[in-house]
Amino acid sequence: MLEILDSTLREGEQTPYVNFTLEEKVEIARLLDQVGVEMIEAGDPSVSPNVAKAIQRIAALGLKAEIVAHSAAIRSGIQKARDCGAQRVAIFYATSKIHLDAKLHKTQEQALDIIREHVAYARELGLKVRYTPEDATRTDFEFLVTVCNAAIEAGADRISLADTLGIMQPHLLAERVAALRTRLLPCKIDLHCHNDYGLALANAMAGIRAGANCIHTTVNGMGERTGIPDLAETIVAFHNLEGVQKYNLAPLMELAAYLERVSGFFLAPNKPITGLNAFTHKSGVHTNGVLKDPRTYEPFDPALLGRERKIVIDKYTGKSAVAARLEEYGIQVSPAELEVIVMRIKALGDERKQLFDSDILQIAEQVTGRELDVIPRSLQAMVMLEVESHVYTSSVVRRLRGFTSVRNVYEITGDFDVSAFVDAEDMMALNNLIEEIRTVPGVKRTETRMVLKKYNGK
Ligand code: HCA
Ligand code: CU
Repeated sequence: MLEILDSTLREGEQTPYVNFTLEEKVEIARLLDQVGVEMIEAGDPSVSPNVAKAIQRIAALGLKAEIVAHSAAIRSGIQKARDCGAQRVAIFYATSKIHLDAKLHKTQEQALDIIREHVAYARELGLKVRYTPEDATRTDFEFLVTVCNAAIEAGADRISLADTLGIMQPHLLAERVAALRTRLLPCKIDLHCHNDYGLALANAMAGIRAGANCIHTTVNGMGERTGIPDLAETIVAFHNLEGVQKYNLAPLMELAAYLERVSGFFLAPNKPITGLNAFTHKSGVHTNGVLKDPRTYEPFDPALLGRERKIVIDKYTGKSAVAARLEEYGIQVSPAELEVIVMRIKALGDERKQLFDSDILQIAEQVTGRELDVIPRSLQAMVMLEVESHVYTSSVVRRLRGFTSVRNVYEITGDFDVSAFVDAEDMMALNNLIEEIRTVPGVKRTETRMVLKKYNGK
C-alpha cells in the first residue's frame, strides 16, 4: 500500500526564493497531518537555527505523521536531528561517480565506510534511519546495491531511491526498483523523483507498481529547479486510478492556496488538479457535452476536491452554454433570440481578449429588448458598520432606517455589527450617503461593497 512522505518543509523550502516562517511551517505540518501523509520531512537542522527550531516545534505537536529530519552524513547534523526530537533521520550521501569525484572527492570504498559509520551512529542515538543514495539513478547499479545493503546492515530500514536530476523514465525506474527488490536486504523503498522532464509522478507511480513503498511529494510540486511530484496530484491520481483511498482530500485545495500565499510561488492555470483551469471548459463542443453530462469531458467530478466546473463564454461558445449562463441569472430567452445572442457574442469575442458576464447580459438585453433586472440600474451597495461597544446596535439600526436611500438593514455577526443595502443615483450620491451614515452616533467605522451584478432566487 502506498505511503507518502511530504517534503514541502525541506525540499519545498529549497525552491528558489522561498522561505517559510516558523508559524507557517507549523500550519503546513498541521494541514499535512490532516491529509494523513505517513511522514513529514520537516527540514535539515544543520541549515540554520530557525530550521532546527521549526523541526523541534513540529516534532512536539504530537502529529500522527512520523517527523523526519534530513541530514548530510555528518555527526553534528545527526545529533541535531536527535536534539530536535525527530523520530527519524534521513541521511544522504551521494553515490554516483560524478558526485563522488567532483563534489565529495571520495572513492567508493571511502563512501561506503562513511555511510556505514553514520547510519550506525544515528542508530546509537536511538533514531530510525532512512539512507538516501543521492543521484542513485546515475549510480553504478552494483555499487548501489552494495551501498544500500551496507546501510541496511548498519540499521537503516528505508532506502530513498533518489532520481536527483529527474532523468528516469517510467519503464526504466520500474526496472531498477524490481531489480533492487531482488537484491536488497529487507527494507522499505522510497522514491524521490525530480521533475526535470515532467515525468516525476509517472516515474513514481511506475516505481510503486514495481514494488517500492513510498513517494516523496511537496505541496504544489515545489523543490529544487522544477521540483518533485505534487501532493494533490499524487493523492488524487492514486485515489481515482489506483483505488488508494486512505487520504483525506478535503484539505488539499486549502493547502495549495496556503502555499501559494506564503511562498509567492503561484500555480500555472493549467496545473493538474489544483490549477485554476482544471475544470474549466471552453469550446462549444466541450461545453455542450459537459452540460449534457459532465462525464463527457471531465475525468472526475470536481466536487471530489470541493471545486466547481466553470464554462468560459467567448467566440468558441455554443448555444447551450450561453443559455445555461443566462439561466444562472434567471433569464429565459427564445430559441430565435438565443441564436442572435450567440452570434453577437462571437462577433464581440473576435474583437476582444476576454468577455465578461456583464457583456453577455448587455447583449441579451439588446437582443430581447427587455430590461434585465440583474443589471443594477442605479448604484447599489452594501455598507457594513461597526458599532461602538457601549452603544445599542438597535439604536443605530433605527437611525439607518430613517434614510430614504437605505433599502434593508441587517444586524449581523462577524467583524461588523450591521449591514445596510443602499441605492444611490451616482457615485457622488453614494459618497454623500456614506458620509452621512458615518455621522450617526455610535458608528465606529464603515466598509462599503458595491454591487456589480445581482442574482435572483429561484
Ligand atoms: C538534494 C538531496 C535530495 C535528497 C532526496 C532524499 C535529492 O540533492 O538536495 O533524501 O530522498 O534530490 O537527491 O533532495
Ligand atoms: Cu530532491
